[in-house]
Amino acid sequence: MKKLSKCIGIVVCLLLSVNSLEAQKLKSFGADTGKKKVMGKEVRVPYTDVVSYYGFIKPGSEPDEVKDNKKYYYLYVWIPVAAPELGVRMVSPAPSNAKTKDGDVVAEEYTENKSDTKSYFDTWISLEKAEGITSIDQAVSDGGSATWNKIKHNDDSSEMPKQPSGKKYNSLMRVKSEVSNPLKSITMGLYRIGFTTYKKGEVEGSFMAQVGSPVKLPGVKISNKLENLKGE
Ligand SMILES: [Ca+2]
Repeated sequence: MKKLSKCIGIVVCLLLSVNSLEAQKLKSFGADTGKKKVMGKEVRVPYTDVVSYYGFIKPGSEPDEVKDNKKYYYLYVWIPVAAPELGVRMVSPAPSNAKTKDGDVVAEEYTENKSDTKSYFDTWISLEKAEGITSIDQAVSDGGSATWNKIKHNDDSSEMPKQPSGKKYNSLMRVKSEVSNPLKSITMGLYRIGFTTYKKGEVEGSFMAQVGSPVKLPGVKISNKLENLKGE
């Protein structure tokens, strides 16, 4: 009987450890469009198109902007066609088991610092749209002086995996296109994901950002530099 209970104990421990591993995994990125309730649970269809950006911020890096004593960094996103919805999410540190696919961007700093698997930050993200930019050439030439309109922001999302601290401090948001409002409609144009850490601490370590859409985005681009939007 003692042996049996020991056996059961080991099995339970194994199951628990598998469970906690699962908890660190990033789930597929599901859309609001077509969301259903099945047996009281929300069921989302994964976005048709998901582009990932793998980046790394070195401690003390020069931010793109300082606002309200917070250091902001930007990822520029060229959206080539109108979409009914966009999803944006960010996880830090970047998932160690992540596989890149065609169209994903792996920043040099990410590759250079791959051995640093410890650093991470409590993510905070925003999505902004540039006014009056209608081509990728114009995005590169005029994006630096564009007027940006904020669409939405998110600090912590319960849908995202826990950070190494055990806290659910990663970020996720979905934006529905407001067709009647040019400032908030998801049309072809230049967007930027602003990120910082909203509570205490510095932005440092690896991260992965994803942009998801329920329609194909042929030629979507992401870069931390406007001038590289066409090249990456
Ligand atoms: Ca957060």
